[in-house]
Amino acid sequence: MECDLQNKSEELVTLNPYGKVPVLVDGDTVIYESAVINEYLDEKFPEVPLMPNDLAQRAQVRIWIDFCNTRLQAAAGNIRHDHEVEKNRKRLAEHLATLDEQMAGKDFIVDDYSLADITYVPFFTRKDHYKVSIGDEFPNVKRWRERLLERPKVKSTP
Ligand SMILES: N[C@@H](CCC(=O)N[C@@H](CS)C(=O)NCC(=O)O)C(=O)O
Repeated sequence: MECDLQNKSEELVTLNPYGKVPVLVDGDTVIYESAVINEYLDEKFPEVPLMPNDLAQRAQVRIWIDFCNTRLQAAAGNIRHDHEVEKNRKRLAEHLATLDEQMAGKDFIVDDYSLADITYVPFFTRKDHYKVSIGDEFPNVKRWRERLLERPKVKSTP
C-alpha cells in the first residue's frame, strides 16, 4: 500500500502497529517489516529461491540483512531526517568500509544472489537522499552496486 507518511491513515496504523511502510496484505495475511515481507515472499514463491540451501549461509544472509536494516539504513535515515548528521555520516562511512571488506573478490554478498543483496537495493537507488557518494574509496561496494542496479528486475522497479 502507498500512503502519506506525514499524515498517516488509520488503515496504516491498524495494519502495522509501528505505523511504517512497507506493509504487505496478502488475502487475510498482513505482514510488516521489510525483512519479514521478503522472507514471506521467498517462501511463497519457491520457484525463484532467494535463500541459500546451506544452513550456515542462510544465517550469513540474515546477518547481512540485519546489518543493512539496523546499521546502514539507520545511519542513512538519520542523515535524511537531519538528525546528528555529522555523527551519522561518519557511521555510514564506517558501515560502507565494512561492506567493502565483505565484498572483496565477490559478486554477491553471500554466495549467489540472495535476499541479502536485495535488501541493499533501496539504499543504493536512493543514496543521493542520504548525501552519500560511493566512489573509488569503496571500490567493491561500487562494483556490487552497479551489478545490482543492472539487473532487469531492479531496473524496471520504480
Ligand atoms: N524496519 C522497518 C523500517 C521501515 C521504515 O522505516 N519505513 C519508513 C519509510 S522508508 C517509514 O515508514 N517511516 C515513517 C515513520 O517512521 O514514521 C522495515 O524494514 O520495514
